Amino acid sequence: MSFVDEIIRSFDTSLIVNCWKYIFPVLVVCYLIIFLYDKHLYGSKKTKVAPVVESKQKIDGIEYVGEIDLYEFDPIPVLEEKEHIPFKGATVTLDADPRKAAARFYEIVNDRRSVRSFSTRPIDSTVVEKCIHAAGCSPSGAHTEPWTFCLVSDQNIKEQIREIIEAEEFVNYQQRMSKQWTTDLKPLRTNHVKQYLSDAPCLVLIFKQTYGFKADGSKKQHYYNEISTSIAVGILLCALQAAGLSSLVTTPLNCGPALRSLLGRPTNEKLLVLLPIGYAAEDCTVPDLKRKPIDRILVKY
Ligand code: IYR
Repeated sequence: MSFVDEIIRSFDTSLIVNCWKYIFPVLVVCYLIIFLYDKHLYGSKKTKVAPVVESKQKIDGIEYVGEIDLYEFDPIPVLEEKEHIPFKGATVTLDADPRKAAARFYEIVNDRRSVRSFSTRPIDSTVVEKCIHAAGCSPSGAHTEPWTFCLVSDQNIKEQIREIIEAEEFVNYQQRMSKQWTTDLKPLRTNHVKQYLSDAPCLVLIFKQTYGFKADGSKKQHYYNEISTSIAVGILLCALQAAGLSSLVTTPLNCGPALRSLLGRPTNEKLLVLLPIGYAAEDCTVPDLKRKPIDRILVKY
């Protein structure tokens, strides 16, 4: 008889059956106690327990109290009940002829290139503000508008941003990015030196709000906050291009928390992208890239 057989034989199965005779009723009683205690605490119609107050935050001049909303049994809607009004569709277009309008929009965006060499020539910041206004028209999950656009024109703050990013990018290029990654970037001729961060007349840092706050200070869910904010960034890029301004989408790796605290943004905001904005330098060059033709990006059914 093998060692395993011996163990199986010596195992008293009645022991398990006997144990369960006692364990099962104990489990049932425990469950009943928990069920009745829960009913006693919250009643049959569960009500909201005061949120745990962990911090006070000021956003747009309004002070929000509380961080974690642990017991939200009766959800408060993020949107109050709204009247639905008639809507006839688009009324403002680039051309009365839809084909011409679509072709014009294509021309505008096809004219866009990522610029890494900016002129220090000043720009009218109200133009950028209007483009940000346009970006704020982006659709968002449950209309939560989970974005914050920080417009930096102050030279001193731009220099500080550059310092933070260059220090991290040095480590990124030396250690964090894979050999494959840095090889793939060779055609773009990028490195850790980011002259454009101090040359470009303005920088826009776009933060996604991972959550928001209700009027009572409890947390508000921001559904699809990254997708919503990314769509807003896309609209911003188009608006800037349409207004004759150049931009670059940058995603400074590992710099989010330092930039967030430099700009004094709250912890619910996470840096998504940073755009230097302005006019291309006189001697600016871009890689001679081609875009995929329509038949390689469109599948018709
Ligand atoms: N963030 C780095 C690296 C970089 C990564 C990608 I993906 C690019 O398309 C371009 C650059 C930088 O800005 O240099």
